[in-house]
Amino acid sequence: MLIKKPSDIRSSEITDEKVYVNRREFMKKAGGIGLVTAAGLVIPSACDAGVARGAAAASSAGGEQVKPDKLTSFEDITTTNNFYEFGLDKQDPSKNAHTLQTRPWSVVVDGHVAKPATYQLEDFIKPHKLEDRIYRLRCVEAWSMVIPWVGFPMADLIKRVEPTSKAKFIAFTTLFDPKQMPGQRSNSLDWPYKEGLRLDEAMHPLAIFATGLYGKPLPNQNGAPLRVVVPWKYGFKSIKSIVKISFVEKQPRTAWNDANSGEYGFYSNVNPKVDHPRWSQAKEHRAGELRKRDTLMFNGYTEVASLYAGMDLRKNY
Ligand SMILES: Nc1nc2c(c(=O)[nH]1)N[C@H]1C(S)=C(S)[C@@H](COP(=O)(O)O)O[C@H]1N2
Ligand SMILES: [Mo]
Repeated sequence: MLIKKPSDIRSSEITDEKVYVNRREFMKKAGGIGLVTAAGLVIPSACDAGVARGAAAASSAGGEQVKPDKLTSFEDITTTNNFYEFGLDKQDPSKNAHTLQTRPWSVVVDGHVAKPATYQLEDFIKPHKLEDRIYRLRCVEAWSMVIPWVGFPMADLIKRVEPTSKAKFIAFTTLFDPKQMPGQRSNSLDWPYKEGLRLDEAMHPLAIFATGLYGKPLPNQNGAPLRVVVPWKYGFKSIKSIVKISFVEKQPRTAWNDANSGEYGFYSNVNPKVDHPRWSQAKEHRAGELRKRDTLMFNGYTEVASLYAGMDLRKNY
């Protein structure tokens, strides 16, 4: 019996009780898309697209119990962050991001679309059905988490604004306001933070805009009020606090590629076989766990592989 009793689990491994009880209620309301056991283990169903496949089966034919991905605690998700606008250390964003004003917030959609618009955040979100998505997030620096996002498919927004045949890529931009974002007063990156996806990548059903996590609005340090989540790519592709979405013809510039193109490519698919120039990507440290895990190709989301058919993923890192 590999499922541990609560008393066997180190406290850092336990998801906050109030939160997982809330989550169980939340999932019941959402139509029973998953089960949370008393120890906070998530038993996924087909709708929980993000939970580890392979390791996800609650039991195999032989009755052997396989431990599924467990949610990272709310505490870890909201105190270990990368958000250079609020400092370079992982503890900085949770201390500093309170200066970000997330209302009112507007989002510009421009470029090659039939319906360009400047939306107030509420109008941007309102037509879409918010869903619960448990996704692993794998940072390029080899740490990982399992995060219960609230959000909606990027494809839904893309269809709504009607890209023209000229639109081949989407470029995302974070807010630029050094008054609210003290990290932008230094040149650690070429501000504002920029990211991009090929249009077909953005249309993949796994790609979402997130507005919350653990059933609550996004904390500022996690990219409030609106961020991208692309779970098969390294974390830096999941750009936070976005104010602009541009449909463009050419591959857009991205913040980390501009900063160091030898280390950070445009595609940045999680790939255990392509090392970062300064460290291996074969293993990862999951928050709350002692032993390192093997990193999975596409972070385990192998259904995206067809997007890259015929591409050399060593060259297109
Ligand atoms: N605007 C902006 N978005 C960003 C970053 C950033 O510094 N600025 N960091 C990225 C990196 S490197 C990672 S790993 C994830 C971290 O998301 P989390 O803090 O919610 O776990 O955000 C990404 N999005
Ligand atoms: Mo990252």
